[in-house]
Amino acid sequence: MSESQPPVEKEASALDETTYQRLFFKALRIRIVEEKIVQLYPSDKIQSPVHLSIGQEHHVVALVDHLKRDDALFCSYRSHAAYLAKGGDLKEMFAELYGKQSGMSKGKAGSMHLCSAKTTLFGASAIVGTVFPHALGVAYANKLRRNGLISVVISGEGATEEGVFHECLNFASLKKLPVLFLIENNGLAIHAGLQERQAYELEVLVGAYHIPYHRWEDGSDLEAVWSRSQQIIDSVRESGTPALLEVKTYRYYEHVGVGLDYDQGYRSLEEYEQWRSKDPLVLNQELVQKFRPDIEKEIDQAVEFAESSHTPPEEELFTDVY
Ligand SMILES: Cc1ncc(C[n+]2csc(CCOP(=O)(O)OP(=O)(O)O)c2C)c(N)n1
Repeated sequence: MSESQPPVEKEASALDETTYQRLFFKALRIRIVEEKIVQLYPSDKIQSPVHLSIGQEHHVVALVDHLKRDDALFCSYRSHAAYLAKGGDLKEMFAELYGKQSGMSKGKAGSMHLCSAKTTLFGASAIVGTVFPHALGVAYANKLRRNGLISVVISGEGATEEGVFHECLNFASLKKLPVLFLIENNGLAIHAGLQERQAYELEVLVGAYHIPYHRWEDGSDLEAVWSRSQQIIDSVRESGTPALLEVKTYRYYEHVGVGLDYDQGYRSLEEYEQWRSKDPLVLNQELVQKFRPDIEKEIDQAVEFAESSHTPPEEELFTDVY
């Protein structure tokens, strides 16, 4: 773990066994849900492209665990992990992926746009970088309402190349908004590595806007991410000002779809094996076996719900669409 200025002053809390198992369960649930998607996808029952978070679940559950129910969450098209970590309903999620009326957006949003007001996952988008200003808008409203709530926006490091990201850093800092940017650095934007894309150091860029920058080298370290993200979230909430956390992580599957694409030449199988060799969801088979049956049962029920739900009727085609 490496971290740069400014330090967060509070002591990091240690993770007790009960909390560890809760986080492990949540991360494993996301993984097994997505493995089910891998299995179902060739049937074409899932009606939208899917961007899997397998390999990138840990830091999401560890950080989201500290959010209050009404804190607002935003994320990219790689949205299943954020939705489930925030407490999203699994039946509604599968129905949404199937394009069914019982989905949380009546089947019109699909995997890339999971959005659920009751889960306070206020938005996910296929267009890279577009959720940053949305997170700022809610943070600004929370600031004016003085309600102590914060916004968290999760995006890949590729999104930091968008002009809108730079504008949002400026606005968040200028207006002192309670927003946390969580940047998932998996080193890839589709097939392009960092060196082909970025002429800046994120830490330096963020520092130019006087926003505190924090970094973890290993997003799969549940304990470290959990304890330090608690400090960062407390600090954003108490100060009412922005911060950015960059987490190194690794996506196991292809950018979009359900294949393992290590034969494509843009990354190596060794890299994948290195990340898997420290992945708690791979290493701790005792906990995997303990939790798997309940998770699989819940997934089967959710899939059954999606399959038995009806598709939206034709007269619904243009409702809820702006
Ligand atoms: C504005 C915009 N430009 C380009 C694209 C095409 N595109 C889709 S995903 C992606 C890569 C984004 O990478 P990153 O932000 O690191 O997220 P990751 O997929 O690694 O989670 C690109 C360029 C897009 N969807 N929107």
